[in-house]
Amino acid sequence: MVNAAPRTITFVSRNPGKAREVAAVLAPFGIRVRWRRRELAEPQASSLAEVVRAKLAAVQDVPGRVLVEDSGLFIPSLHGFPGVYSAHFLEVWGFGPMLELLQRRERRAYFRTVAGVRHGRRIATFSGEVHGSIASRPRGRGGFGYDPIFIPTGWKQTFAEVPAAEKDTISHRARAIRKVGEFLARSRPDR
Ligand code: ITT
Repeated sequence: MVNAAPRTITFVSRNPGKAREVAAVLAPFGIRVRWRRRELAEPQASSLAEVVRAKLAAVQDVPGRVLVEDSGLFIPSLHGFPGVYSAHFLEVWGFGPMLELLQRRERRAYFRTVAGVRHGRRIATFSGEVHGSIASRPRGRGGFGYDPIFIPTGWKQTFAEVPAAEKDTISHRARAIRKVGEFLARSRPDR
């Protein structure tokens, strides 16, 4: 017999857009997401996985099952930039310098998410990616972060031009968080 899914998990992040997407993706698994808005210090790290390990270490005070994630936009023609520096880069520079650099370079890009779950001393991580390209100018009002300039492969619109539920069908985050949902559905139910 399959175990009943644990019903709640606490998602720790400063980002309301992420919290909405995580809740929407976990809902079909019967999992309710409690969002705790908190800015977690991000170390100078060379990978998303390293940042996630630091975030998991920083949420040890949060009771029950806890979820964190770190995401980035990687552009191969810019040697993977902004990658782990995506948040900092966007806050300081906006889209301008990137769009300018890409006028003379390959526009292929991908988003990657690494999600980490902690329950007591046990941790598990899951990842997801979506590939696409960078638009020549920002388009759309939905989503957040880099959504107005990211066009998934096979689409004409940016992530910011489609309803949230459509982004959730293929996004890096949805792919990583669905793996979290499957993992939680397999694990022992809440006591
Ligand atoms: P945390 O508190 O969870 O760390 P954050 O917004 O700082 O929230 P990240 O460091 O993981 O999150 O995000 C890196 C940057 O990439 C940041 O500017 C985000 O807005 C952006 N980003 C993350 N996921 C995105 C997505 O699905 N679509 C567009 N931009 C995204």
